[in-house]
Amino acid sequence: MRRYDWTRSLTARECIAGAPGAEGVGGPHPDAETDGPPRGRLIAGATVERFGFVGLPNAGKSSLYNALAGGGALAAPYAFATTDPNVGVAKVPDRRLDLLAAMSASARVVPASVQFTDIGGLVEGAASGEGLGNRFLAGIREADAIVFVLRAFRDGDVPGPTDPLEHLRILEVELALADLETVEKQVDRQRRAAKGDRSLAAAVAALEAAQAHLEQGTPIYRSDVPADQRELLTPFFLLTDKPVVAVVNLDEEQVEDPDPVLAPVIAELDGADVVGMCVQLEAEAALLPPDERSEMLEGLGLGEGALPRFIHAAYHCLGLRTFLTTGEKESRAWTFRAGSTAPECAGRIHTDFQRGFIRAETIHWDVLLEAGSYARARVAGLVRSEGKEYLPVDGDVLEFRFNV
Ligand SMILES: Nc1nc2c(ncn2[C@@H]2O[C@H](COP(=O)(O)OP(=O)(O)O)[C@@H](O)[C@H]2O)c(=O)[nH]1
Ligand SMILES: [Mg+2]
Repeated sequence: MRRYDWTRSLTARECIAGAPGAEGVGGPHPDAETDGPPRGRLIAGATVERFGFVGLPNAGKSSLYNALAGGGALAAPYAFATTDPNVGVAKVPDRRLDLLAAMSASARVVPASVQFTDIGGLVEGAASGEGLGNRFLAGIREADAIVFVLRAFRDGDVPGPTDPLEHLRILEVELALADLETVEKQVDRQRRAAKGDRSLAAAVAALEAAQAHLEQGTPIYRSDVPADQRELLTPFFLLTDKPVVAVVNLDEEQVEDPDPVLAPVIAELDGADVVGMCVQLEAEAALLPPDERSEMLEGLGLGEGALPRFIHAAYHCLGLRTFLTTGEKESRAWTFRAGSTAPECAGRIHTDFQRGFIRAETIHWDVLLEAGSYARARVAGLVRSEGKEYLPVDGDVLEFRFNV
């Protein structure tokens, strides 16, 4: 069977605009089926995952935000997003969606999206006891995942350290300390409560395990607190109990040979996605019209730029997957958590679909594309009827039958 190359990424602007007919792109990583348990808060109808930018002053958070915002091409904030100018929504580029939309001659193309918040700088010296601003902490708490922006670029005019590991260490210590404070308070409270209610003993044990790591300055996300205990920590909204992506902000020279700069960060974060890019160049490129932008990025040897790669890494780190719907009216990419059942996926579209779920007509996107149309795929017996237990995979095209 012919395989379509959907891993090629969109350019920065297309990535944000996700415009109908936009060419190019990848969905989440092809290896996306292998990672951890579903996390975070995905509720029916709310399709936006929130990523908070966290970093020291001058690391490049605002520049990264601008790069994603692409000179105002940022999609309008969602209704529930605050009017905070630092909250934006970026479309997740997905070539599969574009190919399906072309096949179906869809009037509308709706990519999946993720929300980015420029939470602001962590105050320097905070580690030595100045404490973190409440607003800053609240910003992190509200995020589903943390994007660490770590500076490596060297520029005498911009104050601050240029060792990304130093950035990482300061940030992690700070967040771990804030969590430690939370955990210490809760351990006392839960211990007392556990005297009257034995069922709380497990939560106390989980808090104690967390405390042991946090006291060493180790964030929960790279501690070995087991999954079942981490589950019990959820109600305490710990800052470091979230998935992490790191952006290492490189200068133009470092971009030519990023590995020596990235390797120590990759080793330190062990397993988390680490994306190297020159944020400033990406932000400048994002301001240009598409053809000039490609020219600029190509000219600099940056290919299509790093933003699509970054968005995929972010999407991936939350264990997010995409299923697709396609038709004349609309082709659309929907986000679901790995491990969701077919009815749960249906619920992403509408709670009625989940409640009255009967079955999901299912075909993988490339099989459908190969067939040339949904009608032909059906006649050829390529569309499967899947029931309640089915676990959709990334790239499934689903049509739900339901009854309410
Ligand atoms: N030379 C260079 N300067 C950068 C780069 N990224 C950001 N800057 C500059 O560093 C300063 C701080 O960046 P900003 O995005 O505001 O950092 P923030 O404090 O983390 O939001 C600004 O003057 C940026 O223009 C980069 O990749 N190279
Ligand atoms: Mg800033």
